Amino acid sequence: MSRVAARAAGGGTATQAELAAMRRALALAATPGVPHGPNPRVGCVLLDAAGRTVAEGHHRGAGTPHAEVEALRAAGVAAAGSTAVVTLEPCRHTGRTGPCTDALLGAGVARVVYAQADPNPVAAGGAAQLAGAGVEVVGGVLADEATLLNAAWTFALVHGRPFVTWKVAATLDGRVAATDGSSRWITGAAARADVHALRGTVDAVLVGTGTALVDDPSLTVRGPDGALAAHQPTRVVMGLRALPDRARLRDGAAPLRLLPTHDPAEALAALAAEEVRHVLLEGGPTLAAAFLRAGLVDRVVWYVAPALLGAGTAAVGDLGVFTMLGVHRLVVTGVDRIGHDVRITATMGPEPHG
Ligand code: AOF
Ligand code: ZN
Repeated sequence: MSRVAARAAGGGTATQAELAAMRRALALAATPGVPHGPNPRVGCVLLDAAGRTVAEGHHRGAGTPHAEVEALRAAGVAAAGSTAVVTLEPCRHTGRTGPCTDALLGAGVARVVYAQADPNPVAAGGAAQLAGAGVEVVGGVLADEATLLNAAWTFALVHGRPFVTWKVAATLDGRVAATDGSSRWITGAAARADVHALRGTVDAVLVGTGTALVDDPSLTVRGPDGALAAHQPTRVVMGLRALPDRARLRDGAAPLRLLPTHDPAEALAALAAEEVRHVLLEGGPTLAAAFLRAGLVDRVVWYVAPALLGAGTAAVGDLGVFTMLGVHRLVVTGVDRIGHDVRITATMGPEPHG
């Protein structure tokens, strides 16, 4: 394949061996136990001229070697003349670690096949640099799968703010608390365990000072036995009221970040600056309404308990909608039974919401 064609290619020119290696690289990228955080999940497989695997590598979290460097280290001198199959366009920047383009060139890699183009403006441009240095480059191979693997990360880099998932646990009639304020437990143990698993996939869990004061939640990720999980998202409380010294959120079980603002955009900007890619909104109806009004909810995970209260707090506060023309519509992406409850996963519909 000519270099010009490769540079222009969105993909489709990978060999069968490279395609198989890309599937393996995707599996490596998804290795369980890799901590979430500012960095993407990335896998890399090095192939020799006959299409045989020389070495593999995957990224293990911010500050550790990139997938390409792991694979190159494992290959040693055997990397010379090889093809690097990698799920993300190799970076050309020095961040927490050095540029992968330099590492690939230094090792004498002859060809690079990658899946997703790097949406990170700081790191992007690796493909062009490699092609300019005489390496054959093919991009876009299984790009959709690779992007899906880092959906929140990709969103955060493209939009310059974290991806926001709003979680609700409500009765069938949309109540999140009875009139006396009690809300434990609307959903069953299985749904609550599912929430802990969901928390384990995000970088930050966000509530308002109202929820922090009334519910005194801990917002940690705990197993069925109550034990704390290894990855704890940062607990973020936004609002102007002070958090009492004795609040559970101050117990040190997970990081705590106080954001003295009522403005969702300001809160997300502060979190984006700290490289938070995925926020789980777990606040009450007022906070949810503020985010929805601002168009800052991207996905909803809604647990419906087969129960009726007839009165009490509605799941979402005033959205300023007074006619059906202003309704916020969602697109359902999943419906699952979780124990006695039902979990509906949805994305926000296209604007305008009608
Ligand atoms: C990764 N792992 O395997 C690859 C990445 O400053 P750093 O070192 O943390 O660089 C992070 C950026 O490097 C990341 O946003 C992405 O654009 C690029 N490639 N990152 O964490 C990897 N290949
Ligand atoms: Zn890199």
